[in-house]
Amino acid sequence: MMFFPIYDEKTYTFENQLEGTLSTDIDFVDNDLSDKHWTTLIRYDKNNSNNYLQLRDLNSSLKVSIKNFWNKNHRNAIVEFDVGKSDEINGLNIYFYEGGENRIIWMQLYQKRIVTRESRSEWKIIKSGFLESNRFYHVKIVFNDQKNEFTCYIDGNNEGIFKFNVNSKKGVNYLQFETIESNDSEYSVYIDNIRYRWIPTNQIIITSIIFLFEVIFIITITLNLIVSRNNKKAKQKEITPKNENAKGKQK
Ligand SMILES: [Ca+2]
Repeated sequence: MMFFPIYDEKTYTFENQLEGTLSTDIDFVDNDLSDKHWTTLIRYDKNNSNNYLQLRDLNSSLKVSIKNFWNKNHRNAIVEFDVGKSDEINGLNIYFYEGGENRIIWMQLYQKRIVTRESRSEWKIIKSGFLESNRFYHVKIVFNDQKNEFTCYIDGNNEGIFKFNVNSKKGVNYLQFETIESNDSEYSVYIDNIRYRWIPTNQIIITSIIFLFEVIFIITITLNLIVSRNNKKAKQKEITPKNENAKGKQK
């Protein structure tokens, strides 16, 4: 008998994709077709025997997007991914959307820092003085929809708690990566191991009910044990005087 919270979970490693595969055939990637000045494709890293996704921006004024539409809104999500850039100047937007327009979280990897927008005008630094080119960093985001904030971990270190860009009413329903407009003719960002989880509302109810039954079960068993012990003691007390009487008669 165990009590575990249950998560739905999906992970995208791009390992089932062939090197060089273009965007339209890539599982999970949904391109914004209004922008022709980019490619998204699968790359293979021989040293680590690993496939990853490359978002390649080829134009100075346009943007690259990939989208992952979750089939419905989810609260209290936990999202992780590995991300890197081809240089130390250009950048990447990371958005978590609620419905069509609300950007609950708007993070940026730009130059040598990661920032997040806590209101319409206020950017807050999550971590600065890092982001070397051509290496992956692990980002983990734990949502707290009740408080409209999230905890951010970079390479396993807790970088603190940050406010949502806008308050959440329903929870997130998709994640979007987008290259930031650049003056360079070409640059890339790299993405891998996108993993997301959440506690579905019906699971919270079901696990709570199971947990309640478990508590009731344990209490019932404990009470039964106490009652049966007391009954035994009472019976022993009843028997003892009779035996003594019997012994007395024998004499
Ligand atoms: Ca991979």
